Amino acid sequence: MNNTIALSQTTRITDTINQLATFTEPERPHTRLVFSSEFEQARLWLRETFVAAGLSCHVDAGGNLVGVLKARTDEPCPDKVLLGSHIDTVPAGGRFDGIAGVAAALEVVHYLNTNEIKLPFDLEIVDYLGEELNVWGTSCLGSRHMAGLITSEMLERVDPDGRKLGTEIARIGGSGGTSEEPRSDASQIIACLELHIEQAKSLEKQNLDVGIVTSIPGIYRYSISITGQAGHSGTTTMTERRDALVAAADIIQGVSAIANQIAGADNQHFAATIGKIDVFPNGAAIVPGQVEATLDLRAASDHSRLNFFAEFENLCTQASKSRNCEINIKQLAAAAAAPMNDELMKLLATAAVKTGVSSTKISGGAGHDTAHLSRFAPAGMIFIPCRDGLSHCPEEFTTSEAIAKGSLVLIGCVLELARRTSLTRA
Ligand code: HGY
Ligand code: MN
Ligand code: MN
Repeated sequence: MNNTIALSQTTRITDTINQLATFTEPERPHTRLVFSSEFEQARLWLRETFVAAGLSCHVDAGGNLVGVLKARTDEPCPDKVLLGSHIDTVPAGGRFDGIAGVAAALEVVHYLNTNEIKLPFDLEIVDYLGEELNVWGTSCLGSRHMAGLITSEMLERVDPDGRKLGTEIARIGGSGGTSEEPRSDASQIIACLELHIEQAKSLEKQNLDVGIVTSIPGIYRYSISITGQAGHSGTTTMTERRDALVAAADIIQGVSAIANQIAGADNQHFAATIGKIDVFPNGAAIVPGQVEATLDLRAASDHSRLNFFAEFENLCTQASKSRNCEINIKQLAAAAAAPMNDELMKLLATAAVKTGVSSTKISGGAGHDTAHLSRFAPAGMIFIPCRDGLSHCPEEFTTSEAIAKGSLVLIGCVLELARRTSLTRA
Protein backbone atom coordinates (compact mmCIF):
# COMPACT_ATOMS: atom_id res chain seq x y z
CA MET A 1 0.00 0.00 0.00
CA ASN A 2 1.32 3.43 -0.95
CA ASN A 3 1.75 5.29 2.36
CA THR A 4 2.83 8.63 1.09
CA ILE A 5 0.30 11.42 0.93
CA ALA A 6 0.21 12.85 -2.55
CA LEU A 7 -0.23 16.60 -3.01
CA SER A 8 -3.18 15.75 -5.25
CA GLN A 9 -4.84 14.07 -2.27
CA THR A 10 -4.57 17.07 0.05
CA THR A 11 -5.60 19.41 -2.74
CA ARG A 12 -8.71 17.32 -3.41
CA ILE A 13 -9.56 17.23 0.30
CA THR A 14 -9.11 21.01 0.55
CA ASP A 15 -11.40 21.45 -2.46
CA THR A 16 -14.08 19.25 -0.88
CA ILE A 17 -13.92 21.16 2.42
CA ASN A 18 -13.97 24.56 0.69
CA GLN A 19 -16.74 23.60 -1.71
CA LEU A 20 -19.03 22.32 1.05
CA ALA A 21 -18.24 25.41 3.14
CA THR A 22 -19.88 27.56 0.45
CA PHE A 23 -23.26 25.98 1.28
CA THR A 24 -24.07 27.98 4.42
CA GLU A 25 -26.43 30.66 5.66
CA PRO A 26 -24.39 33.66 4.44
CA GLU A 27 -24.90 35.74 7.59
CA ARG A 28 -24.14 32.88 10.01
CA PRO A 29 -21.26 30.73 8.71
CA HIS A 30 -21.10 27.80 8.94
CA THR A 31 -24.76 26.94 9.15
CA ARG A 32 -26.15 24.09 7.01
CA LEU A 33 -29.07 22.76 9.00
CA VAL A 34 -30.65 19.50 7.94
CA PHE A 35 -33.44 19.99 5.33
CA SER A 36 -32.41 23.64 4.76
CA SER A 37 -31.87 24.96 1.21
CA GLU A 38 -28.12 25.08 1.97
CA PHE A 39 -28.28 21.41 2.93
CA GLU A 40 -30.15 20.49 -0.25
CA GLN A 41 -27.64 22.36 -2.44
CA ALA A 42 -24.76 20.62 -0.63
CA ARG A 43 -26.45 17.26 -1.15
CA LEU A 44 -26.76 17.96 -4.89
CA TRP A 45 -23.05 18.83 -5.07
CA LEU A 46 -22.09 15.77 -3.04
CA ARG A 47 -24.16 13.48 -5.24
CA GLU A 48 -22.37 14.84 -8.33
CA THR A 49 -19.03 14.32 -6.56
CA PHE A 50 -19.96 10.74 -5.66
CA VAL A 51 -20.96 10.01 -9.28
CA ALA A 52 -17.72 11.58 -10.58
CA ALA A 53 -15.82 9.20 -8.26
CA GLY A 54 -17.54 6.25 -9.93
CA LEU A 55 -20.15 5.58 -7.25
CA SER A 56 -23.72 4.63 -8.01
CA CYS A 57 -25.91 6.88 -5.89
CA HIS A 58 -29.25 6.64 -4.17
CA VAL A 59 -31.06 8.12 -1.16
CA ASP A 60 -32.17 5.32 1.13
CA ALA A 61 -35.40 5.09 3.12
CA GLY A 62 -33.78 6.89 6.04
CA GLY A 63 -32.77 9.85 3.85
CA ASN A 64 -29.07 8.91 3.78
CA LEU A 65 -27.15 9.71 0.59
CA VAL A 66 -25.40 6.44 -0.35
CA GLY A 67 -22.71 6.07 -3.04
CA VAL A 68 -21.87 2.43 -3.82
CA LEU A 69 -18.55 1.16 -5.22
CA LYS A 70 -19.76 -2.23 -6.43
CA ALA A 71 -17.96 -5.42 -5.40
CA ARG A 72 -16.03 -7.46 -7.94
CA THR A 73 -18.19 -10.44 -7.09
CA ASP A 74 -21.39 -11.25 -9.01
CA GLU A 75 -23.08 -12.45 -5.83
CA PRO A 76 -26.68 -11.17 -5.67
CA CYS A 77 -26.26 -9.71 -2.18
CA PRO A 78 -22.56 -9.17 -1.49
CA ASP A 79 -21.14 -8.24 1.86
CA LYS A 80 -20.79 -4.54 2.60
CA VAL A 81 -18.51 -2.06 4.31
CA LEU A 82 -19.97 1.34 5.21
CA LEU A 83 -17.74 4.38 5.32
CA GLY A 84 -19.04 7.88 5.98
CA SER A 85 -20.10 10.71 8.26
CA HIS A 86 -22.40 13.77 7.96
CA ILE A 87 -22.47 17.11 6.13
CA ASP A 88 -25.15 18.89 8.18
CA THR A 89 -23.90 21.39 10.76
CA VAL A 90 -25.04 22.99 14.00
CA PRO A 91 -25.99 26.69 13.83
CA ALA A 92 -22.81 28.80 13.37
CA GLY A 93 -20.77 25.61 13.38
CA GLY A 94 -17.55 24.59 11.71
CA ARG A 95 -16.30 23.37 8.32
CA PHE A 96 -14.95 19.98 9.50
CA ASP A 97 -17.40 18.34 11.96
CA GLY A 98 -18.68 15.43 9.88
CA ILE A 99 -17.40 16.87 6.60
CA ALA A 100 -13.84 15.66 7.28
CA GLY A 101 -15.22 12.11 7.51
CA VAL A 102 -17.02 12.35 4.18
CA ALA A 103 -13.87 13.80 2.54
CA ALA A 104 -11.76 10.97 4.01
CA ALA A 105 -14.25 8.36 2.79
CA LEU A 106 -13.96 9.79 -0.73
CA GLU A 107 -10.16 9.50 -0.48
CA VAL A 108 -10.56 5.76 0.10
CA VAL A 109 -12.57 5.56 -3.15
CA HIS A 110 -9.95 7.59 -5.05
CA TYR A 111 -7.18 5.33 -3.73
CA LEU A 112 -9.04 2.21 -4.90
CA ASN A 113 -9.79 3.75 -8.31
CA THR A 114 -6.21 5.01 -8.83
CA ASN A 115 -4.75 1.61 -7.93
CA GLU A 116 -7.50 -0.24 -9.85
CA ILE A 117 -8.41 -2.28 -6.78
CA LYS A 118 -11.75 -4.09 -6.84
CA LEU A 119 -13.02 -5.16 -3.42
CA PRO A 120 -14.80 -8.44 -2.64
CA PHE A 121 -17.59 -6.43 -0.99
CA ASP A 122 -19.67 -3.36 -1.79
CA LEU A 123 -18.18 -0.19 -0.33
CA GLU A 124 -21.00 2.18 0.67
CA ILE A 125 -19.91 5.81 1.07
CA VAL A 126 -22.59 7.49 3.21
CA ASP A 127 -23.66 11.01 4.15
CA TYR A 128 -25.83 10.13 7.16
CA LEU A 129 -28.91 12.36 7.32
CA GLY A 130 -29.16 14.94 10.09
CA GLU A 131 -26.51 13.90 12.58
CA GLU A 132 -26.78 17.16 14.53
CA LEU A 133 -29.48 17.90 17.09
CA ASN A 134 -32.41 19.45 15.24
CA VAL A 135 -35.48 21.54 16.09
CA TRP A 136 -37.50 18.35 16.50
CA GLY A 137 -35.36 17.44 19.54
CA THR A 138 -33.60 14.48 17.99
CA SER A 139 -30.39 13.78 16.03
CA CYS A 140 -28.64 11.11 13.91
CA LEU A 141 -31.80 10.72 11.83
CA GLY A 142 -30.23 8.60 9.07
CA SER A 143 -28.14 6.29 11.23
CA ARG A 144 -31.05 5.82 13.66
CA HIS A 145 -33.18 4.79 10.66
CA MET A 146 -30.56 2.23 9.59
CA ALA A 147 -30.53 0.91 13.19
CA GLY A 148 -34.34 0.65 13.40
CA LEU A 149 -34.70 3.52 15.86
CA ILE A 150 -37.10 5.95 14.15
CA THR A 151 -40.53 5.92 15.81
CA SER A 152 -43.88 7.37 14.70
CA GLU A 153 -43.76 9.71 17.72
CA MET A 154 -40.53 11.23 16.39
CA LEU A 155 -41.89 11.51 12.84
CA GLU A 156 -45.06 13.26 14.07
CA ARG A 157 -43.09 15.98 15.88
CA VAL A 158 -43.72 19.46 14.43
CA ASP A 159 -41.21 22.32 14.56
CA PRO A 160 -42.12 25.96 15.43
CA ASP A 161 -42.71 26.63 11.70
CA GLY A 162 -45.20 23.77 11.50
CA ARG A 163 -42.89 21.40 9.59
CA LYS A 164 -43.45 17.74 10.44
CA LEU A 165 -40.24 15.67 10.75
CA GLY A 166 -41.55 12.72 8.70
CA THR A 167 -42.63 15.05 5.90
CA GLU A 168 -39.18 16.67 5.78
CA ILE A 169 -37.42 13.29 5.56
CA ALA A 170 -39.72 12.31 2.67
CA ARG A 171 -39.15 15.67 0.98
CA ILE A 172 -35.40 15.03 0.64
CA GLY A 173 -35.91 11.50 -0.70
CA GLY A 174 -36.39 9.24 2.33
CA SER A 175 -39.55 7.24 2.94
CA GLY A 176 -40.63 9.42 5.86
CA GLY A 177 -41.79 6.24 7.54
CA THR A 178 -40.81 4.55 10.80
CA SER A 179 -37.97 2.11 11.13
CA GLU A 180 -38.36 -0.43 13.92
CA GLU A 181 -35.82 -3.00 12.68
CA PRO A 182 -32.19 -2.62 11.55
CA ARG A 183 -31.67 -2.59 7.78
CA SER A 184 -32.52 -5.97 6.27
CA ASP A 185 -28.95 -6.69 5.04
CA ALA A 186 -27.40 -5.97 8.47
CA SER A 187 -25.96 -9.51 8.64
CA GLN A 188 -24.06 -8.76 5.43
CA ILE A 189 -22.33 -5.68 6.85
CA ILE A 190 -18.74 -6.50 7.73
CA ALA A 191 -17.88 -3.09 9.15
CA CYS A 192 -19.04 0.51 9.56
CA LEU A 193 -16.14 2.96 9.73
CA GLU A 194 -16.08 6.72 10.41
CA LEU A 195 -13.34 9.36 10.62
CA HIS A 196 -14.20 12.46 12.69
CA ILE A 197 -12.37 15.43 14.20
CA GLU A 198 -11.78 14.81 17.91
CA GLN A 199 -13.62 17.99 19.00
CA ALA A 200 -11.34 18.03 22.07
CA LYS A 201 -7.65 18.68 22.73
CA SER A 202 -5.97 15.41 23.64
CA LEU A 203 -4.61 14.34 20.22
CA GLU A 204 -3.27 17.82 19.51
CA LYS A 205 -1.73 17.99 23.00
CA GLN A 206 -0.02 14.62 22.51
CA ASN A 207 0.93 15.56 18.94
CA LEU A 208 -0.66 12.34 17.63
CA ASP A 209 -2.16 11.81 14.17
CA VAL A 210 -5.08 9.48 14.99
CA GLY A 211 -7.17 8.31 17.94
CA ILE A 212 -8.64 4.80 17.78
CA VAL A 213 -12.04 5.30 19.42
CA THR A 214 -12.86 2.78 22.18
CA SER A 215 -16.42 3.92 22.94
CA ILE A 216 -18.96 6.65 22.25
CA PRO A 217 -20.70 8.08 25.34
CA GLY A 218 -24.40 7.74 25.96
CA ILE A 219 -26.42 10.85 25.08
CA TYR A 220 -29.63 11.74 26.89
CA ARG A 221 -31.71 14.86 26.31
CA TYR A 222 -34.59 16.21 28.38
CA SER A 223 -36.96 19.17 28.06
CA ILE A 224 -37.37 21.19 31.25
CA SER A 225 -40.66 23.15 31.43
CA ILE A 226 -40.97 25.65 34.29
CA THR A 227 -44.32 27.34 34.89
CA GLY A 228 -44.60 30.32 37.26
CA GLN A 229 -46.68 33.46 36.87
CA ALA A 230 -45.97 36.40 34.62
CA GLY A 231 -46.50 39.74 36.33
CA HIS A 232 -45.67 43.43 36.47
CA SER A 233 -41.97 43.85 37.36
CA GLY A 234 -42.77 46.98 39.37
CA THR A 235 -45.86 46.03 41.30
CA THR A 236 -45.35 42.30 41.90
CA THR A 237 -43.72 42.15 45.34
CA MET A 238 -40.60 40.01 45.79
CA THR A 239 -42.38 37.71 48.24
CA GLU A 240 -45.38 36.91 46.05
CA ARG A 241 -43.44 36.19 42.85
CA ARG A 242 -43.49 32.91 40.98
CA ASP A 243 -40.49 33.74 38.81
CA ALA A 244 -39.81 30.88 36.33
CA LEU A 245 -36.43 32.30 35.31
CA VAL A 246 -35.14 32.41 38.89
CA ALA A 247 -36.22 28.78 39.27
CA ALA A 248 -34.35 28.03 36.02
CA ALA A 249 -31.27 29.79 37.42
CA ASP A 250 -31.37 27.53 40.49
CA ILE A 251 -31.53 24.48 38.20
CA ILE A 252 -28.76 25.68 35.87
CA GLN A 253 -26.42 26.33 38.79
CA GLY A 254 -27.36 23.02 40.40
CA VAL A 255 -26.83 21.00 37.19
CA SER A 256 -23.34 22.46 36.87
CA ALA A 257 -22.46 21.67 40.49
CA ILE A 258 -23.73 18.07 40.33
CA ALA A 259 -22.02 17.45 36.96
CA ASN A 260 -18.69 18.84 38.21
CA GLN A 261 -18.88 16.61 41.25
CA ILE A 262 -19.65 13.47 39.18
CA ALA A 263 -17.12 14.26 36.43
CA GLY A 264 -14.47 14.78 39.10
CA ALA A 265 -15.26 11.57 40.95
CA ASP A 266 -15.74 9.28 37.95
CA ASN A 267 -12.76 8.44 35.74
CA GLN A 268 -15.13 8.07 32.80
CA HIS A 269 -16.45 10.93 30.69
CA PHE A 270 -19.44 12.80 32.10
CA ALA A 271 -20.89 16.18 31.09
CA ALA A 272 -24.23 17.97 31.58
CA THR A 273 -25.23 21.14 29.75
CA ILE A 274 -28.23 23.44 29.57
CA GLY A 275 -27.39 25.22 26.32
CA LYS A 276 -30.87 26.13 25.09
CA ILE A 277 -33.34 28.24 27.07
CA ASP A 278 -36.43 30.21 26.05
CA VAL A 279 -38.06 32.74 28.41
CA PHE A 280 -41.69 33.82 28.07
CA PRO A 281 -42.95 36.51 27.71
CA ASN A 282 -39.28 37.70 27.74
CA GLY A 283 -39.97 41.35 28.45
CA ALA A 284 -37.78 43.61 30.58
CA ALA A 285 -40.74 44.82 32.64
CA ILE A 286 -42.36 41.43 33.10
CA VAL A 287 -41.68 38.78 35.76
CA PRO A 288 -40.93 35.65 33.65
CA GLY A 289 -43.91 33.31 33.77
CA GLN A 290 -42.58 30.40 31.68
CA VAL A 291 -39.19 28.90 30.83
CA GLU A 292 -38.47 26.08 28.36
CA ALA A 293 -34.94 24.63 28.52
CA THR A 294 -33.07 21.56 27.19
CA LEU A 295 -30.71 19.43 29.26
CA ASP A 296 -28.00 17.55 27.34
CA LEU A 297 -26.25 14.68 29.22
CA ARG A 298 -23.16 12.76 28.09
CA ALA A 299 -22.26 9.71 30.14
CA ALA A 300 -19.73 6.96 29.39
CA SER A 301 -21.36 4.84 32.12
CA ASP A 302 -24.96 4.25 33.12
CA HIS A 303 -23.87 4.45 36.74
CA SER A 304 -22.89 8.13 36.48
CA ARG A 305 -26.02 8.95 34.49
CA LEU A 306 -28.33 7.41 37.09
CA ASN A 307 -26.37 9.10 39.88
CA PHE A 308 -26.79 12.47 38.19
CA PHE A 309 -30.47 12.00 37.48
CA ALA A 310 -31.33 11.14 41.11
CA GLU A 311 -29.71 14.36 42.29
CA PHE A 312 -31.24 16.32 39.39
CA GLU A 313 -34.75 15.25 40.43
CA ASN A 314 -34.09 16.45 44.01
CA LEU A 315 -32.80 19.73 42.62
CA CYS A 316 -36.00 20.27 40.60
CA THR A 317 -38.21 19.42 43.60
CA GLN A 318 -36.28 21.95 45.69
CA ALA A 319 -36.48 24.69 43.04
CA SER A 320 -40.21 24.04 42.53
CA LYS A 321 -40.89 24.45 46.27
CA SER A 322 -38.66 27.47 46.91
CA ARG A 323 -39.82 29.36 43.80
CA ASN A 324 -43.42 28.16 43.87
CA CYS A 325 -43.23 27.02 40.22
CA GLU A 326 -44.38 23.86 38.49
CA ILE A 327 -41.49 21.94 36.87
CA ASN A 328 -41.95 19.16 34.28
CA ILE A 329 -39.14 17.03 32.83
CA LYS A 330 -39.63 14.99 29.63
CA GLN A 331 -37.07 12.74 27.91
CA LEU A 332 -36.50 13.83 24.30
CA ALA A 333 -33.83 11.38 23.19
CA ALA A 334 -31.72 8.55 24.58
CA ALA A 335 -28.77 6.74 23.06
CA ALA A 336 -26.88 4.30 25.29
CA ALA A 337 -23.07 4.35 25.41
CA ALA A 338 -21.66 2.39 22.43
CA PRO A 339 -18.46 0.35 22.77
CA MET A 340 -16.53 0.03 19.47
CA ASN A 341 -15.80 -3.36 17.92
CA ASP A 342 -12.59 -4.84 19.35
CA GLU A 343 -11.47 -6.48 16.09
CA LEU A 344 -11.93 -3.25 14.13
CA MET A 345 -10.02 -1.34 16.78
CA LYS A 346 -7.12 -3.77 16.28
CA LEU A 347 -7.33 -3.47 12.47
CA LEU A 348 -7.33 0.34 12.66
CA ALA A 349 -4.37 0.33 15.07
CA THR A 350 -2.44 -2.06 12.81
CA ALA A 351 -3.26 0.04 9.75
CA ALA A 352 -1.93 3.11 11.58
CA VAL A 353 1.35 1.35 12.40
CA LYS A 354 1.74 0.05 8.84
CA THR A 355 1.15 3.49 7.34
CA GLY A 356 3.45 5.26 9.81
CA VAL A 357 0.55 7.21 11.35
CA SER A 358 0.98 7.79 15.12
CA SER A 359 -2.08 6.69 17.13
CA THR A 360 -3.50 6.02 20.57
CA LYS A 361 -6.73 4.66 21.98
CA ILE A 362 -9.24 7.39 22.85
CA SER A 363 -12.82 7.93 23.97
CA GLY A 364 -14.73 11.18 23.59
CA GLY A 365 -17.67 13.24 24.76
CA ALA A 366 -19.45 13.72 21.45
CA GLY A 367 -22.21 11.66 19.93
CA HIS A 368 -21.76 10.19 16.46
CA ASP A 369 -23.70 8.21 13.86
CA THR A 370 -21.35 5.30 14.55
CA ALA A 371 -22.98 4.83 17.97
CA HIS A 372 -26.24 3.87 16.22
CA LEU A 373 -24.49 1.83 13.52
CA SER A 374 -22.84 -0.21 16.29
CA ARG A 375 -26.31 -1.46 17.32
CA PHE A 376 -26.52 -3.66 14.20
CA ALA A 377 -23.00 -4.12 12.76
CA PRO A 378 -19.33 -4.11 13.83
CA ALA A 379 -18.40 -0.42 14.10
CA GLY A 380 -15.09 1.39 14.32
CA MET A 381 -14.12 5.04 14.46
CA ILE A 382 -10.99 7.17 14.34
CA PHE A 383 -10.48 10.77 15.47
CA ILE A 384 -8.05 13.25 13.98
CA PRO A 385 -6.78 16.31 15.86
CA CYS A 386 -8.48 19.70 15.54
CA ARG A 387 -6.95 23.04 16.53
CA ASP A 388 -7.35 23.88 20.25
CA GLY A 389 -10.00 21.15 20.37
CA LEU A 390 -12.57 23.68 19.13
CA SER A 391 -15.75 22.48 17.43
CA HIS A 392 -19.38 23.55 16.92
CA CYS A 393 -18.01 27.04 16.19
CA PRO A 394 -16.57 28.83 13.10
CA GLU A 395 -13.04 28.56 14.58
CA GLU A 396 -13.18 24.77 14.11
CA PHE A 397 -10.09 23.72 12.10
CA THR A 398 -8.01 20.77 11.00
CA THR A 399 -5.60 20.35 8.07
CA SER A 400 -6.07 18.44 4.83
CA GLU A 401 -2.87 16.60 5.74
CA ALA A 402 -4.49 15.40 8.99
CA ILE A 403 -7.53 14.20 7.06
CA ALA A 404 -5.26 12.52 4.49
CA LYS A 405 -3.33 10.70 7.24
CA GLY A 406 -6.62 9.50 8.72
CA SER A 407 -7.74 8.31 5.28
CA LEU A 408 -4.54 6.21 5.01
CA VAL A 409 -5.65 4.36 8.17
CA LEU A 410 -9.13 3.82 6.70
CA ILE A 411 -7.59 2.55 3.44
CA GLY A 412 -5.33 0.14 5.34
CA CYS A 413 -8.29 -1.16 7.32
CA VAL A 414 -10.49 -1.59 4.23
CA LEU A 415 -7.70 -3.44 2.37
CA GLU A 416 -7.21 -5.80 5.32
CA LEU A 417 -10.97 -6.44 5.50
CA ALA A 418 -10.84 -7.23 1.75
CA ARG A 419 -7.91 -9.61 2.24
CA ARG A 420 -9.73 -11.46 5.03
CA THR A 421 -13.00 -11.58 3.05
CA SER A 422 -11.23 -13.07 0.03
CA LEU A 423 -9.55 -15.66 2.28
CA THR A 424 -12.86 -16.73 3.80
CA ARG A 425 -14.33 -16.98 0.30
CA ALA A 426 -11.40 -18.98 -1.11
O1 HGY B 1 -23.98 16.52 19.86
C1 HGY B 1 -23.02 15.86 19.50
O2 HGY B 1 -22.25 15.33 20.29
C2 HGY B 1 -22.74 15.70 18.02
O3 HGY B 1 -21.88 16.73 17.63
N1 HGY B 1 -23.95 15.73 17.26
MN1 MN C 1 -20.23 15.25 14.05
MN1 MN D 1 -21.44 17.98 15.80
